[in-house]
Amino acid sequence: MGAVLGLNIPYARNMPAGLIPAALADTPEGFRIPGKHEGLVVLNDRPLNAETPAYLLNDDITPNDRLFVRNNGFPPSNVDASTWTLDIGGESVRTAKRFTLEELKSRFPKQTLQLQLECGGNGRSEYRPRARGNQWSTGAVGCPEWTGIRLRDVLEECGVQDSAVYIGYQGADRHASGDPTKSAISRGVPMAKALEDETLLAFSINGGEIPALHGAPLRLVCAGWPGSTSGKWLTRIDIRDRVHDGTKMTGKAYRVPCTPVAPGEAVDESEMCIIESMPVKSLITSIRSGTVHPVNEPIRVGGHAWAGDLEVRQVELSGDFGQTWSTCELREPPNRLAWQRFEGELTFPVEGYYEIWARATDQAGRMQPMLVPGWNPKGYLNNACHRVAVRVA
Ligand SMILES: Nc1nc2c(c(=O)[nH]1)N[C@H]1C(S)=C(S)[C@@H](COP(=O)(O)O)O[C@H]1N2
Ligand SMILES: [Mo]
Repeated sequence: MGAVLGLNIPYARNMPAGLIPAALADTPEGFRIPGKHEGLVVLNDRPLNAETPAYLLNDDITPNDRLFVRNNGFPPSNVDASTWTLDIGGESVRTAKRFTLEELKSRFPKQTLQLQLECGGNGRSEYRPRARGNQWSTGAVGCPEWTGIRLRDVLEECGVQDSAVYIGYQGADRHASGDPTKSAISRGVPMAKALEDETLLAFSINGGEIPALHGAPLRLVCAGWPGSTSGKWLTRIDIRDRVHDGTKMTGKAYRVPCTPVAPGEAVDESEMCIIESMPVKSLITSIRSGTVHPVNEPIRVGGHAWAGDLEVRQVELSGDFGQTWSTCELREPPNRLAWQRFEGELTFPVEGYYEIWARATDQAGRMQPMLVPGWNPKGYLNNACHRVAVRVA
């Protein structure tokens, strides 16, 4: 960072990962986040939140430098993997235990899976009336390859009592107010999701160390559910005998109205339900919106589709504002809970302005809506079709 600024930052080693020096954050052209590809869009710098434009997400396996960042508080500084520990406790654990990172790595079978991560608020910027929070467009999603161990193996080693209902995580990050008695976020999932084959305690991403911003040296990955369930900088997991009641589990956080409401309607907290599996969605990544393309030459349209806990059954494309649709080639996921590649082709016989729309359908037959679906107070779960503009000349 000092090199970018052209000056020495004396206390740089104490600076929390993800804190952008004010001098950089103030430059009108924005700046490049250390460790990130050029072009990521910073939505907030205290704490850091940044999304990835769709055209930068074309890789089947999202590289580290293209993965969005969502921090609720300030990441821990001076993380030491050699002394890191994970505590397992809670009302419904048979024997509470503490594991070092080394024990976790050596004592349980390793798993490598490609797993998608999407923020529950991805797409929020399209809701009217506007919902407060990070104004994500489409880029709070990615699908890297994670290596770790099954959470189930560790929980079973400690013993899960019949009274177990939920797990709740704690991380080493700090609340944005600086108040040490408050946690930044502490969420969880029901036991059934916690015990799934694909729910990982990950210590590696894309074959290497997890970057500081993404939860080094240990994080949860609960793919297909809101990204907020995938706790970073993981220090503790409790097996709870009730629905976990940590920070951002209660009130309106990561909840939507249990029954649909009118846009802007006031909703009582007692009428808000916890978001579980994310809805079906797709993203066109092979073409940058605004591309100029020749008349009568087929244009290849590729991207990814995903559907929370489910698989995607079909992806269609339209180049005429939804009047006609053509079915794409759709690949199987490399493993459960990874996004799926789609490829199609469109041809435009007349010059002019076009939009390419993509629409995915999940295995239960649910299809992406064309318009922004179900307004909700916090602006979660917008899975409206992705649209890319093309000028044919
Ligand atoms: N400890 C901790 N874990 C966390 C968060 C956080 O702020 N602190 N953010 C959550 C949210 S809301 C999302 S969407 C994902 C984002 O993961 P990423 O920043 O690695 O992309 O991490 C989740 N895990
Ligand atoms: Mo999130």
